[in-house]
Amino acid sequence: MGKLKAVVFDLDGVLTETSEYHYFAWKKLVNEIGIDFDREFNENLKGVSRMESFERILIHCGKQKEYTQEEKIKLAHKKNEMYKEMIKGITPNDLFKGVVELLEELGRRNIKIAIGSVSRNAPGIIKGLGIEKYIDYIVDVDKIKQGKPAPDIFLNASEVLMVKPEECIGVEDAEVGIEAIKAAGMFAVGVGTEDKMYGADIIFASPEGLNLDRILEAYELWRK
Ligand code: B16
Ligand code: MG
Repeated sequence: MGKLKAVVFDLDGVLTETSEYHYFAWKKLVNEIGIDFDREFNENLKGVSRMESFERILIHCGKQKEYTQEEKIKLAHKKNEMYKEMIKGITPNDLFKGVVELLEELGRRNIKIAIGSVSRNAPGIIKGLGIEKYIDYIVDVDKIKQGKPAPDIFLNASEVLMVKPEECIGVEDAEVGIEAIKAAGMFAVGVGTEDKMYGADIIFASPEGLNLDRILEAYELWRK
């Protein structure tokens, strides 16, 4: 029976809730250019890269043809500046309940920990959350060919940690993230509703409910 060697955590929606800030920053930006979208549509942006998110918002509002690529890059940069201002004050209090205990328990069991987020702001957020010391590796999306749902982010984490994909667990709150974990050949832990986490090997309703014993039990059955 194979032993679990590493866990690759997504960031937004799994360790902390930065999606609210992404939502507010995008809303502020697009309101300035005369368009709007609601919280329900924002669900489609979870786990999706910055430029792809902007593209989706423009398509949703029927404005995809109104901006050149250069203008889009400038506007997305502006959104990011507003987002960075919003997340400046992030502290360990912004971690979901139970995260530190979970990371400590993984450390005690010599299970490696990586962050597989599509966010270019991930290193700064991890620092603000005060969990740098638990993390063995943060995937650098600038070095990754394709974002989620492609497996690249998760495969890069397993390669750098020198473990096989089947020796890794991925934890995600986004549909594209679960797809990416499964495409990488890893065991997928989903955080969210059953319909959204379709394809996950085990599902928890919220990040606060993540239970390592239950995860390991299901993982071991999956490896058999
Ligand atoms: P940035 P995750 C994702 O984080 C967010 O869910 C998504 O809404 C955002 O567009 C993406 O990061 C990129 O973030 O603009 O900071 O590079 O869920 O992959 O941790
Ligand atoms: Mg996420």
